Amino acid sequence: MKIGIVCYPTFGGSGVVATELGMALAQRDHHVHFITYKQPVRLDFISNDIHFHEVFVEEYPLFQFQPYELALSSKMVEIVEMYNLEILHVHYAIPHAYAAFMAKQMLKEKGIDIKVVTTLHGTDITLVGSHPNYKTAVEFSINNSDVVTTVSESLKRDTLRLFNIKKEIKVIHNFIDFEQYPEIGSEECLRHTIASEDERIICHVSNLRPVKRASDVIDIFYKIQKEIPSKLILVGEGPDREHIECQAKDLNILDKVLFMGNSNEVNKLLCYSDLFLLPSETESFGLAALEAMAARTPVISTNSGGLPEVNIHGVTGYLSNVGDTDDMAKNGIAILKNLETLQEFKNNALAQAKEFSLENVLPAYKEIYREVIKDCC
Ligand code: GMT
Repeated sequence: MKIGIVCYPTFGGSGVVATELGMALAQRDHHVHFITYKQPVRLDFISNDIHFHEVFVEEYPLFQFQPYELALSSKMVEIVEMYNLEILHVHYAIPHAYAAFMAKQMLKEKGIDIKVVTTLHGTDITLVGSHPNYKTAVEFSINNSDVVTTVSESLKRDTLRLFNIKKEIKVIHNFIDFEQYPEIGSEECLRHTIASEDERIICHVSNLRPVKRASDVIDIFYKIQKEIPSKLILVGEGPDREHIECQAKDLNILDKVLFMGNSNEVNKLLCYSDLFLLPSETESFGLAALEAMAARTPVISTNSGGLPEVNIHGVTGYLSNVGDTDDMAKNGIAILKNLETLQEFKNNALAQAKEFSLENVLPAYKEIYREVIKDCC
């Protein structure tokens, strides 16, 4: 199949899922064309079957805002025609689903019936998409996609609650490509460079936006390290970085907190970890939690959004109410204080992550592609 993938090329979960999906399809003989404003950060697989097309927006003095949707839809039309694409798979509704609808209309005028698959990822529905400024356009572009998917049952419920949706929504969970995870104990896993034998390593990965409640991460870690010698690894950059750095300094634990910045090798960093913290306000699925579990790391998270679909309370970690850092710290200590318990949670986390392996999830995407193309001709 010839598929165009449109996504945010950054470290956000939707871009990661889109890029991993594109690479997996290309490895299985599909022709994949990424159409976005820069090369996706996770795109590290070189192949004849992967193409990248940059969407370039010219600056012009009249524009206060650059018309990205216009440039994107024009690029989609150009690439669909040039490479005879069959499907445009757009990740994150804003503005990708809207731009894809415009491209579809323009192509229709040329006698081309391109199929549009829209995958909703979370904040495009919950935080941003349902805002009155965007709602009408988001609802319209969802209803005018050929196929709509969400990354969790919870996001499907949110979409149906917040919008007037006339289309069927299929749930296809986030997935993990286990081939990218180093074996535990392998040379790539350099745990001893971070902490001593008796210390536990706690980890958080996010773009440090308010929805991630990074301040709760520091609070939980503060409470845990009072009872269990430990280090905190923070991976990612974002607006709350400065605030939490000051918070750690004020709590006198800055020497136990490692800010790693953005990383392309989260899988390698995670293999150090004993516990993963994800105290998000809302999380449609929680790809970060799944990536942690794939590296045998139990998860302390909130019970919001789709997190209960990934993290099983008392088995792979624990779920708490948003903001209840006392409960999250208590649960973290319960997992870490005894090596046998920790080992059991680690094994359970890995077993649960395997349910979301690429091999288990990819067929669902291939099936919707096959179905939607079949409808066409
Ligand atoms: O989590 C983020 O901040 C990034 C965001 C995105 O859209 O790039 O992630 C969302 O999509 C991920 C992949 O489907 C999900 O695993 C995340 O849970 C979701 N984030 C939120 O809902 C806050």
